[in-house]
Amino acid sequence: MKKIPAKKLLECAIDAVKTAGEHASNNSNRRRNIVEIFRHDVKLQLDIECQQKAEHVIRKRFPKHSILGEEDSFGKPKTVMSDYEWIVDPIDGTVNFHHGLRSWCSSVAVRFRGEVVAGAVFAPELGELYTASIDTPARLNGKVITVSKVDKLSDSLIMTGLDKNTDSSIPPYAMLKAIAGNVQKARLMGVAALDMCQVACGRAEGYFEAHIYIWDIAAAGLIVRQAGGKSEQIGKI
Ligand code: LIP
Repeated sequence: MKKIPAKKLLECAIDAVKTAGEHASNNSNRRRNIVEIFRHDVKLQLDIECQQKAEHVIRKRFPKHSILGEEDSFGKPKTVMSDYEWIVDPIDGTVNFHHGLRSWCSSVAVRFRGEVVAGAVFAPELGELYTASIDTPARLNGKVITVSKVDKLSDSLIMTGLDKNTDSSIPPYAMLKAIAGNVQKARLMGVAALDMCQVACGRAEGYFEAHIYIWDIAAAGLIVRQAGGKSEQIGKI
């Protein structure tokens, strides 16, 4: 398959992420419409609709590419095998969105033979669009962003989250306790992609989370790296 310029892929990621995010924001009156409820999570009708909106944008431009999306991936065999795989989280921070908080976003990334080469994170109700590709720097609303220069843990703001399957017996609480005692502050915003973008633009010095999914971090991980930061995933996600 011919290699596609990262700039072209980024344009599609931006179009897809804005289409998904704007659909959620324009229909937030339906944010309480639940399709499925879990102990620490919900699946909304808008999650499904926004995933479909993003997929429609991607398929129109790249019909032969494969797509991995939060709302239709669990247990489903890949329908299209391709060097290019799009990774879509239509609403990251679903519970925040469901309750009417403004801190949520849509995230779209694309990887070429397993390496993320372009990605965008869009938080419509915060008015923030984060973008990056392997050929372009990380940007927030078009302005180049770089990670924080703070180099002391005790002066650092660290973002984290408690995953959907959290109960007091598993590591997240232990990790949070260990970190919180050594940093200026630990913060839980409940939106992995947005948390990582705060690191990319230097508002926070780090993010960690156990049991997070690839669609939460694929785009934001590239944005952090292109902003001069490091992102590492430990174990399979
Ligand atoms: C969310 C993550 C967040 C995590 C939540 C949830 P979702 O993703 O962004 O960091 O703490 O448990 O997984 O499910 O809202 O797309």
